[in-house]
Amino acid sequence: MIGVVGLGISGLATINWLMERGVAVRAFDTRPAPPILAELPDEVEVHLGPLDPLELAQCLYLVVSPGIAKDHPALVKSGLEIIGDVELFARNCKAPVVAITGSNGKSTVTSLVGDMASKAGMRVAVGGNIGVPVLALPVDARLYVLELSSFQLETTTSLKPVAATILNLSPDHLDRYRTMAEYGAAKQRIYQGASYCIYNSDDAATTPPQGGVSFGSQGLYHLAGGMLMRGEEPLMATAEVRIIGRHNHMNALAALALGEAAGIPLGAMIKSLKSFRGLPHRCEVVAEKDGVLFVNDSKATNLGSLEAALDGFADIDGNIILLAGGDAKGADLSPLAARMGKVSALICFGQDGDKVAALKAGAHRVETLDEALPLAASLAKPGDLVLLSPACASLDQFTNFEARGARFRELVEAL
Ligand code: UMA
Ligand code: ADP
Repeated sequence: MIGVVGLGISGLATINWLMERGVAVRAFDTRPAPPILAELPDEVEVHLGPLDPLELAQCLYLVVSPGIAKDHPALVKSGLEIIGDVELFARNCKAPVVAITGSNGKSTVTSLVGDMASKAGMRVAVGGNIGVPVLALPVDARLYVLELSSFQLETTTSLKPVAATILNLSPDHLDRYRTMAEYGAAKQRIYQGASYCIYNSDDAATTPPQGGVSFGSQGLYHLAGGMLMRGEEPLMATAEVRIIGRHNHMNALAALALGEAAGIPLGAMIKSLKSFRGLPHRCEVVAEKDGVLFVNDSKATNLGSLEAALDGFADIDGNIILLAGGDAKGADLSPLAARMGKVSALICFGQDGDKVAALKAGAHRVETLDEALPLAASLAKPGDLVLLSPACASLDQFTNFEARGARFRELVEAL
């Protein structure tokens, strides 16, 4: 009998995967009503509420959700081997894997590499932290492109990616890691056993111990003269890349390096870069009203992603009215204070709204996004940009970042 701890979408996929292979499962969740309870097969023995080490210990080993720290006292006390769904996937996967982590840009680069592979006619499957559990992916794919979080990497040892990257590292999840070094060490695990390591030449924390191929201002893949370059070789014009902003050009370079390592032909990668529109909730323009642009960057849940948005919009003619706040996950946001040059008004909401308001003199403090948006609209002048880029998680007031972005869109439409 194998224990599955955490009954969210990854737990459900794990249970189904094990049961399809004839393995008996015991399921655990600390929540009284976990999300997928109703979808569990009847044969599964379910334990809800505080984890009991004795009940856990009756299992052979535990497959634990990335949402639970693996040093949870009851898990440690059980004395059992603790793995994640990605480890179970890795032990059984025969096809090559492209593995992507980083504080920001993971989902964008993962989708992009997936799109490049499908443009090349490869049978590719895309999943992981991006929202499709790895054990729910088709088993007959010829290439897997996986977004991996630091939490997933902590419980993974057998993955041997054909290409792996840490895109960047900035403060995040410091409610679960004691230090940035600990967070960085979890991310570094992605390079273990990788054939090609792709790293960011502008971010030393992404450097693999064994060396590799770099992207960034000093990288093999870099930008020069309005072109995406590979060494001396121009690959395509930056103006032809559909996703905008310098951070997205860096994502494009990383995707090209990963794609090359995975054997995706250059022609298909360029075709993809010309058409891939990016994902919703990432610097997504939702409307233009009376000369004011409304941009939904709800996926900006940490310091680095807000920095990227502010840098990305540094060249607009007008000013930025910034909506930010939520759950700061224990981060020190103060470095953002130096980036407020373009921000004419800062409107803060949510649990850590005060922490955000401290970034700029005269910041407006409200309780909710519903109050923040009309205020922003009233302050905006033609040429300005109203930007939701919260630098915080949404969980204090929303189910997830998608719900926060969707609410922003509704509020804009209602203006
Ligand atoms: N929880 C409990 N008790 C439990 C189990 C979970 O309280 O016994 C709570 C925790 O607060 C936890 C949350 O429930 O954070 C979600 O856990 P879950 O097991 O229900 O999660 P899943 O639905 O299986 O989703 C997980 C990933 N969630 C996390 O890492 C928190 C999803 O990443 C991932 O898409 C999915 O597996 C498929 O692989 C989400 C995420 O927020 C998007 N990731 C973080 C991020 O991107 O910053 C790392
Ligand atoms: P992740 O999956 O790592 O959260 P996403 O691609 O979903 O990354 O983007 C999350 C946020 O980070 C968005 O606000 C996006 O605009 C921003 N972002 C995307 N790529 C980068 C990058 N390379 N550096 C910094 N921020 C980025």
